This record gives sequence, structure tokens and C-alpha cells, in this order.
Amino acid sequence: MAVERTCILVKPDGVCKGLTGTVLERFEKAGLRLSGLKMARLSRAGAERLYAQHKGKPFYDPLIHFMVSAPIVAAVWEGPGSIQKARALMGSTNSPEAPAGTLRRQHGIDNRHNLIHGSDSAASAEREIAFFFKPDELFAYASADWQSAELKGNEHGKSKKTSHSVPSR
Ligand code: IDP
Ligand code: MG
Repeated sequence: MAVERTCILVKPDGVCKGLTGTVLERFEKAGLRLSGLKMARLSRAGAERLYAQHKGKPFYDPLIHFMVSAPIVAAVWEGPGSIQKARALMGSTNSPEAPAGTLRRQHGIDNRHNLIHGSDSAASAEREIAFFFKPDELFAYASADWQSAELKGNEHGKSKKTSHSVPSR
């Protein structure tokens, strides 16, 4: 399975209900690797751009209204087959009909207020990731990086970086 990146949003309902950690934990426990994370408040123009593919559909205007109602949390997850893995963890669009145990079934309400967004293809993922993240806000690292810094006797962890490093941070 190819290593992919997917873009996940905790929608305004999830953030307002204090379910951001619940969502992130589910993805970490599924073995996906966090590459980027940020909180944002979508503008109307931004939400319209993000959901441009749905323009003209009956649910488009209420969807935009919902997506700008409160902040969202955007996350990029990386791993083999991460796009489909994420969609499986989320469940289908209409929360009450989503499979048992999925995030939408457990915490969503209906087919609009469904807790979470996940990219539906590699092309969508790249577009959505670029919408929320600058290149230096995405990080590549290996599971053992924190150990290898110590093994090299470098207590400050200044080992060769596998990710973008930003000098001022
Ligand atoms: P997805 O999020 O499962 O990929 P999409 O068809 O891409 O579903 O729709 C984007 C979002 O638009 C959904 O997550 C949901 O919030 C909203 N939506 C989709 N279909 C409906 C509907 O029939 N009624 C109300 N809202 C909808
Ligand atoms: Mg979709």
C-alpha cells in the first residue's frame, strides 16, 4: 500500500463539543503519523473554496454556514493507505447510518453535523493540505528519532533533522 497523506478536519461541532482529542487519539491509535496540526476559523470565502465541488447542491449553503460557525482543527495524517483508513474511521456521511464504532456514528448528529472531514482522494488530499498548511508547517520524522538523538549522546536533540527546521522556533 502506498504511503499517502490525508487531510482531516475536526468540524465546528467537534471542536465546540470538546471532541478534538477524541478524534486525534483515534487516528494515532490506528497507526497513522501526524504531519501537521492547526486550529483555524474558516472565512466564508475559504469555506466556499474548500467545498467548491459541492456548489449548487441543496446542502451547500447550510454546509458553508456550519463550517464558519466556530473554529476547526486541521490535521495531516500520513501512512500506508491513509486516505481509505481515515474514511473507515470516520464512517459514512449520514452519522446515524454510519457503521457502529465509527467517529461519525459515535459523535455525529446527522448528515451535516458529522464531526469530521476526510479527504476522498489523493488529489483532494493534496489540495486540502495546501489550503491549510505551508510547506514548513508539515513535518517528516521517524518513530525512533527521539531515541536516536539520545543514543548519539546529544542531549539537546540536535540530530540530523528529518523534518523542516525553522530556526526561530
Ligand atoms: P463526506 O464528508 O462524507 O465526504 P460529502 O458528500 O463530500 O461527504 O459532503 C461534504 C459535507 O457536506 C458532508 O460531510 C456534510 O457535512 C455535508 N453534506 C453532505 N450531504 C449532505 C446532505 O444530504 N445534507 C446535509 N449536509 C450534507
Ligand atoms: Mg467529501
